[in-house]
Amino acid sequence: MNSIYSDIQRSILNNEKLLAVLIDPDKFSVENVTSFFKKVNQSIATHIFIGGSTVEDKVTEVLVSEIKKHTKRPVIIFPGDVSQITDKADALLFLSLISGRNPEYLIGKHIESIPILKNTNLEVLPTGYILIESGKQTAVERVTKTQPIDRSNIQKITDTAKAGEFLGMKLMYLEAGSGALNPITNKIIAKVKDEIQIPLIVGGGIKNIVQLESAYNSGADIVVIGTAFEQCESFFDDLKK
Ligand code: 1GP
Repeated sequence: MNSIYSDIQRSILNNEKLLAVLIDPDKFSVENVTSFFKKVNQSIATHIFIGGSTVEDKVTEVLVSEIKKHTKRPVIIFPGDVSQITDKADALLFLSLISGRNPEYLIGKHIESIPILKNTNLEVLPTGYILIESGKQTAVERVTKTQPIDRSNIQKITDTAKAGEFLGMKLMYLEAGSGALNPITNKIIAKVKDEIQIPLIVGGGIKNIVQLESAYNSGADIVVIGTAFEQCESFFDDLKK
């Protein structure tokens, strides 16, 4: 299945908003897949993102295989590391951490991943990943040893997104960090949306339907939610189809 990107584009043209459920293999046990995905399948969620900052080898692969048995939604790897790449999934966010200046996360890990990727059928989705300061240090900051962009520096955020688009990235991801105290502001989302033509992903710290709708109304095409579902599966009840 290599139509994930074109399906995203088609949804956007049809004014449909997309919701990705983020699963961190480090915090999610295989035994919970059946009950969790019963809720996912009855909800407006359209995609499954899977990945985390600190995941042991092979854990992702086992979990993806199990998830694929329980949902038809595309499973997209959102890798914290090369070791999380598995061809059991449908696609891979080929992330460049363009808010940071660590060459490993701008090109190093990408080169390291090629011998693995060449042996998979994963749809590769080049994605600009912009970490924005959100009130506390995030796992992404810690692991990548990079600084987020200050949330008040909207010019730098929009210029970074535009530069990513000019470099050929096909998706742009504004990240406040998992469990962020404050989600990305409406103003940042709207300004970035205004600047770029590629689909815009927004995630980090979105915990309720009001914040979700506000991200959509500001211009997010895909919203990513992880922690709120981990902490309270009944959140899915608010998001029934
Ligand atoms: C993190 O954007 C995602 O990478 C989702 O964040 O866990 O805060 O929903 P939350």
